[in-house]
Amino acid sequence: QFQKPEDAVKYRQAAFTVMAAHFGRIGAMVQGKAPFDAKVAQENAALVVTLSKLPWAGFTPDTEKVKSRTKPEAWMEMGKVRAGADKMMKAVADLDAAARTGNLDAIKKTFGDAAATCKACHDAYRE
Ligand code: ASC
Repeated sequence: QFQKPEDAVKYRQAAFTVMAAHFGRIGAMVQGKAPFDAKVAQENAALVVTLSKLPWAGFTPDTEKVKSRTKPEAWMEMGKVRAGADKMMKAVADLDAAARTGNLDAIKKTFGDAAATCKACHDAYRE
């Protein structure tokens, strides 16, 4: 899938960046920094679900020595990283389900749960 390890790193970083942009648009509404619009929440949640599946392919073993913010621990505990990724993908699927209902309280709850899965992995495995 990738010509060089550097391409895999770029790919996963790009996927995380785009995912964060769309997750953040829901976050702005959840935090009252943007007016709540159920359609916007729905569109962004659907994108986050799709994007959440992408970064993991970029964590190929040959990228361990490429400079990035990934801590050495991630390579020693790749099973845990994958388990965290599965949790995150499940959490954003729950956010998507809430966004489809248009219920802001449900969106707030599932957004918070999803953000916690992002943070867990960042705290453990990101420099
Ligand atoms: C975001 C974003 C993250 C997570 C994290 C949650 O919107 O860009 O990395 O949420 O901050 O704690």
